[in-house]
Amino acid sequence: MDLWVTEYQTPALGFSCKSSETLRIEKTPFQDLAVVVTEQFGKMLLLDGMVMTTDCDEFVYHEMIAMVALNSHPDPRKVLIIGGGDGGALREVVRHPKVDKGVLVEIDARVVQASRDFFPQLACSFSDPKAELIIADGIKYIKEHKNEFDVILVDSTEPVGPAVALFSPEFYQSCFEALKEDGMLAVQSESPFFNSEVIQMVYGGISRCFPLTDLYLANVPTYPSGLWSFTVGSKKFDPQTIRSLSNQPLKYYNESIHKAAFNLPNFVKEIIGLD
Ligand code: AAT
Repeated sequence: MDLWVTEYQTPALGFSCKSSETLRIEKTPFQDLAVVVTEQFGKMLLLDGMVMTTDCDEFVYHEMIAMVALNSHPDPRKVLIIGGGDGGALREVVRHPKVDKGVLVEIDARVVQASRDFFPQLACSFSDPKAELIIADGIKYIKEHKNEFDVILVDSTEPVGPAVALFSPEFYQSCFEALKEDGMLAVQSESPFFNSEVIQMVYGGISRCFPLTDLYLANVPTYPSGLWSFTVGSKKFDPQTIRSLSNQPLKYYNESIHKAAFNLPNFVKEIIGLD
């Protein structure tokens, strides 16, 4: 029997994958969680019916959310990740040679458990000596930390449920305050095709707090439209310039991708108000 799992990416568009097995389906205290095996992309983690990550394309998103800020900051020793309970962004953080400590603050312990049970290539990072896992609301955590981190990554779900406040101007101000005087923030900011208002909210919110704000793109086939954006806010260093290249062999990110990712199509420039 063929089973198909569908994410309704917009009210008028479904993204369906043929699925051979359902490994987990549960209601956590925060969201609906599912892990299914798809023929096309391998294992897939869904939260509230939206694709969070898959075996086959997780490397694009996780390398790109982490490496741009880590490599453009000259000395990214202490890094905070908010969300990202699958551990993929943490894996990239702890393998960067300059990082001493990667703290991950995830609200939902069941996401971490699902990753431990079904995504060993992501969960491998939790046992790294540089890693610290905290189960807590990122909103609360960030308010209690000042002048502490070199880099903050926000690997959050879409702005629904527990993640709504992670897209607010107050949250970006708290990130600014939790960063050291030359710190950098990178957040996932959704699809330019389907979520232009989210991009405007994120770009606008970050540029109100940070002297430098920039947007970059990557291709993530299982995310809505396949074209994904990330927004960086920086207190001092230009995020387009590489200062501390990690020597790790990666699958997507390299020096020319770092530079090229900031070259924006005209319709994306228009979304953020650039000519
Ligand atoms: N690594 C790619 C996967 C994700 S999951 C994002 C995580 O953010 C989820 O595990 C969710 O539980 C967590 N989260 C949501 N709100 C909060 C909060 N307030 N504090 C801490 N963690 C939170 C991201 C996928 C992005 C794109 C999907 N299309």
